Amino acid sequence: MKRGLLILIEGLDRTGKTTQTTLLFEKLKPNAKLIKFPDRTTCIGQLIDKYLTENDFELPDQSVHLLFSANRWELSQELQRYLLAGKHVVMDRYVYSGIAYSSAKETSGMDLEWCLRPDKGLIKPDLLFFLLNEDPSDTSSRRGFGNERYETLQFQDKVKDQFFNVFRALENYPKPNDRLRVLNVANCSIEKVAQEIWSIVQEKLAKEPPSEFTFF
Ligand code: FDM
Repeated sequence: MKRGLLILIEGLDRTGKTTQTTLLFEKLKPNAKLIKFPDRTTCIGQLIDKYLTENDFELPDQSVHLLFSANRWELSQELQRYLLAGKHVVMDRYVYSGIAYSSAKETSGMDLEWCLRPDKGLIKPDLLFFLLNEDPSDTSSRRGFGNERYETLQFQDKVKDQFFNVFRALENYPKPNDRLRVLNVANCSIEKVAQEIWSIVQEKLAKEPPSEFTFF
């Protein structure tokens, strides 16, 4: 049986990731699963949710980073099962967010290599979309921005730089790469972005699917 594709959508806060993952999932249904990280429903996810939403709930940056990674490992076997059963998995955030957000904190010792370590061995996506909005004021005007930890323009700027550092380290960015597609979504309608994603996904689906997994 052909294995399914793991299609990941990454980006800064409020760039439309969740809308786009949902639209793509709807198009691939019923042969698809949607997974969002952090998954706030698990025990570990509930702790993460508390950290993100309650300002007086403090944890060392290292612990928070390991919780986000542990949250991915919680779902890793399920993920592999879906893909081997031929289902496509559409994913909202993953390892790249994990490294970009944690390393943007500039906590001593938490460089890219340190941040990647606990995620080593997780399945790599077959396609990775990065939604980039070059106009941060556009992002910050989106509904709900500022409600959670990390949602300040200054921090988002650092995270953006870190995302590109991660892409340089893991995906050879800016050299052409089969996996990574950076989409500039500034001033683009939801439909236009969805169409662009869908045409790239269709192109990938038309090709012979990779049989082997690659891992971080
Ligand atoms: N985030 C998300 C991290 O800091 N590390 C991670 O590994 C992941 C998956 O959590 F600010 C951050 C990114 C964001 C916050 O994400 C919650 P959503 O997509 O807004 O729920």
